[in-house]
Amino acid sequence: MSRLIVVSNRVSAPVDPAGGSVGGLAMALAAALRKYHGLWFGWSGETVDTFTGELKVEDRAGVSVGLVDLEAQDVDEYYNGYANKTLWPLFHHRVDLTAYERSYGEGYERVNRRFAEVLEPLIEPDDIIWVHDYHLIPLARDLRRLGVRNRIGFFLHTPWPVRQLLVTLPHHRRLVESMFDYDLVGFHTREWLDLFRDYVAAEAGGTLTGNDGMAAFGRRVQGGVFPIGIDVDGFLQACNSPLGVRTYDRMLSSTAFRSLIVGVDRLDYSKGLEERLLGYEQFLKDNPAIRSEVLLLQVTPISRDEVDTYQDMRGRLDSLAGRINGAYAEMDWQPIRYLNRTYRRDQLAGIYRAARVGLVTPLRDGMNLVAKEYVCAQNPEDPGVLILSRFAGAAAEMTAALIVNPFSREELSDAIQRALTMPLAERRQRWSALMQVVRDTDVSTWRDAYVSALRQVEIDPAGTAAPGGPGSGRTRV
Ligand code: ADQ
Repeated sequence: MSRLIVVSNRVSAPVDPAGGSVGGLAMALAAALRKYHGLWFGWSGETVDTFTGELKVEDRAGVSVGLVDLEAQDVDEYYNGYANKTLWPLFHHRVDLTAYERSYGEGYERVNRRFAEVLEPLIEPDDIIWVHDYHLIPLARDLRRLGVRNRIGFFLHTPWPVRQLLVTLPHHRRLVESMFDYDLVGFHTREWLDLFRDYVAAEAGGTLTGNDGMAAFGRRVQGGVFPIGIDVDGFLQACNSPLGVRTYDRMLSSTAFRSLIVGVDRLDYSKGLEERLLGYEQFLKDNPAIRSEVLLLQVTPISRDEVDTYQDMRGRLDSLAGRINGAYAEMDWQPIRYLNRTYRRDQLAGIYRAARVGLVTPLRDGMNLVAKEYVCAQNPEDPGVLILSRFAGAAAEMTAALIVNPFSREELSDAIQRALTMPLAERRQRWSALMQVVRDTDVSTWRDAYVSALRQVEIDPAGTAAPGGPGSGRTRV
């Protein structure tokens, strides 16, 4: 069988496959590579004074990894700049936070070109290449320019934005055009794919076919919906592991018979953390009789701390949690435990299992794996209740959750109250339906569906070599 080459910005193949790791992507891709053999290629996370293009290859728990260092300027302009100050906020509909600077765009193009140049000599004729996420959208174009004819697929882990916001991005056409150098472009949900198709039809003057194919810019690309999930068996094992069980017991004794509500999210404005705390505050205000029977554990590791917006948000959250605790705490109870740290997967599983309510309320999210982890960790006999934002990709499938609008404090407050008082029969019924979805969308189902679609996708006979590039004029059948 042909090899799989996975390309993503960071190669976070875990050294210990059972260990904790932030980011659902890491666990999902390591699982894919163990199955298909091949290579995971990306930035090492290190910087050098001058880019050399030297490739370091290593083995991590059975996953072959190829790493390349970048210059500090690359990291500033490509990673902190265009990826995380331009595309991330725009794709999460935060036009107010979206920064456009020409140097960011140049850095983004330069790093994608550099990735293509280092990767190209490693590619064998039969390999299939699977590129991940918004950092690397133009990578296929740069590989085609170097003459690569292999099947190349792209998967976007974030939402795709509405056309009316995407057009605020300078050179948006160029970005979308580069997606037509892939053979397959995949999204988590039908909604994100439909938004992409809407741009293609309305802005690029393309044509759409019934089976999610698209033609524009003189080329064709196949679209597809591939909802990501978690490693269900691995997560159940983590839950039943000695540390998982110990953490569960520890949580129960530390909550002293109170109902635990849990939130677990990277520190990011897309996760709706401030809105969540305000919704919880509303609940405390609306429910004086039961409020001291409840506590919220919000576990939020710091991420992207080099970006100002994230530092500002961190400060606001610290003071919001402090203000709510100051206003409502009693001598033996604090309504919020707010922690900026990561936990191992088995510890997280124990925490989830001890929580009567899982609060997953992003303002916009490609999928959201925490929702699936929370459900998976529950005791089937006495399961907790998932409160889920309608704006998470996961809401498209996890319809048996209590679906909320995270922008409304009152709605969050009502949902918390309803979850805490939900009868056991209803909790079981909802949990069974949710657990079925979690099983049906297991990470192995996701990767198999994507890889098999990429292997089978019909190749565009028009060829995708960009005009002027070394491979131009050749077809890639
Ligand atoms: P993220 O935005 O990182 O992923 P999410 O899907 O929720 O969001 O995955 C986060 C992962 O990090 C989960 O596996 C969670 O357990 C872990 N995590 C969070 N806090 C942690 C902590 N304190 N300690 C340890 N682990 C922690 C992006 C997109 C999502 C999409 C995924 C996968 O933004 O929408 O679901 O990719 O495609």
